[in-house]
Amino acid sequence: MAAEPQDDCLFCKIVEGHVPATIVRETETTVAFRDINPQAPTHVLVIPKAHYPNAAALAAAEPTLAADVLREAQAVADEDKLESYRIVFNTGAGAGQTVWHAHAHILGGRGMQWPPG
Ligand code: D5M
Repeated sequence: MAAEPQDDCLFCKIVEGHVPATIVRETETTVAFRDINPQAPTHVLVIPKAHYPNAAALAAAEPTLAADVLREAQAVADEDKLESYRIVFNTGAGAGQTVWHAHAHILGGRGMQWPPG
């Protein structure tokens, strides 16, 4: 199922170059850019260029594209020389999701606590 860009989606606008972002990596299917409100020394968002509202919808519709996102997470970690890092997919408002375009948070460069807040 093809996922068309959504007019009201901030991350679709970043993909299209209509909203500026600090892009660190781009592939045919994904974009990675620095989070505007970083929670760690490395805080990069990896998104599929195609619009899906969350990671579960992405994985259900295009598992290969979901794998692309995970592969790019490791590439971001490699570029920032992270020995360890955390991948977060906030899914649903109660979990803190605020942008309804699937995205992986890649967090690293500091110690992490468990359980997360
Ligand atoms: O994560 C959404 C994330 O998106 C949140 O950490 C802020 C970030 N954000 C919002 N606008 C921008 C722009 N313009 N550039 C970069 N990062 C941005 P969520 O899991 O949905 O809460």
